[in-house]
Amino acid sequence: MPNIRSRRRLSAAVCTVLALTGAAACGSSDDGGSGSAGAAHKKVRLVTGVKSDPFYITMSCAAQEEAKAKGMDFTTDGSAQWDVSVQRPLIDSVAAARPDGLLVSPVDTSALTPSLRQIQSSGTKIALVDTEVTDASIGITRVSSDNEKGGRVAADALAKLMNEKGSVIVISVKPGVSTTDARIKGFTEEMSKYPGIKVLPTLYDNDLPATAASQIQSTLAAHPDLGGVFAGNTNTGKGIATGLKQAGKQGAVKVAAFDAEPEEIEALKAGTLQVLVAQDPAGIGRQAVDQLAAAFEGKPVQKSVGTTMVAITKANMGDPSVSKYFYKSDC
Ligand code: T6T
Repeated sequence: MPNIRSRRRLSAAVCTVLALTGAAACGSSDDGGSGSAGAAHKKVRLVTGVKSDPFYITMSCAAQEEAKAKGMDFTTDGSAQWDVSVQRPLIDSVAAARPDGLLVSPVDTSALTPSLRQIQSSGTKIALVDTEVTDASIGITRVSSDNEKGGRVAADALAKLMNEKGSVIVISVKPGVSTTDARIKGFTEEMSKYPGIKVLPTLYDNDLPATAASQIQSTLAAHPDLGGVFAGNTNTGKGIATGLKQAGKQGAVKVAAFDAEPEEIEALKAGTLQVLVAQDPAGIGRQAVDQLAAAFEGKPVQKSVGTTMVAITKANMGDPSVSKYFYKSDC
């Protein structure tokens, strides 16, 4: 019968082996510090760009599911609108609770950096999801689509639909948003390859569909040769679809829009929008949680993770390999 001392040595040896395999159940093996074992029970928060936006809802649902599978204490919230003065207090209040991890989609490339720097220096691991800030020191990982590439895909699709002639306009959210700025860059650079197409000055709608609807109608009045529109995101796409219908121009003016939220899908079916560049917001949410988990577990973390995009048209939208990218309005 081994004595107590040897029993303890045996028990400690067994615990070490189990801990390495992640199957430890030997009392409190958690050292409590930043290197504490695993992602389980880590407090992780997600703050999205706009809470009611199906892109961010789809992202949040997937992040929540992945975090739950890893045993994290996970909650999500989002700004009421695309506005620094609305998102900053939300970020600061979430951070005040000193979470272990924060996934965040900053609505501006620089205005929120002081808050994020403070949060990071207090020990919270930050994952930038979808949008990012210019300061490269912020975030242990950045997960997003290749937005410039998405802009190029939209330009080529639209040029083809316009038979490479006429005027085209870009309507987007507001300057200083990393994702939509990159889409516009990709789009306008690619469109310059089509000499028969004139790119009009970009307009910004502050993520308000009604503004986009009004802007497309005034553009139609000023440019009768308008043949195409690139919508930088969901609300812009929705607004342009409404404006073209009101002007009786649906189908006559071709539209390539980013994203694939329910109303955009309906507009695609109706022929008011012609191409949707869909992202994979669920993949963004899942991969960001996985990168935070890797950090908690002391494993290598990818500084930058690119996710899929797919061009959706009326012709391919019935294919399950395409429709799986449709965004959701709830989990
Ligand atoms: O297009 C997405 C997102 O990628 C972008 O950063 C902001 O707008 C959306 O959320 C769609 O509304």
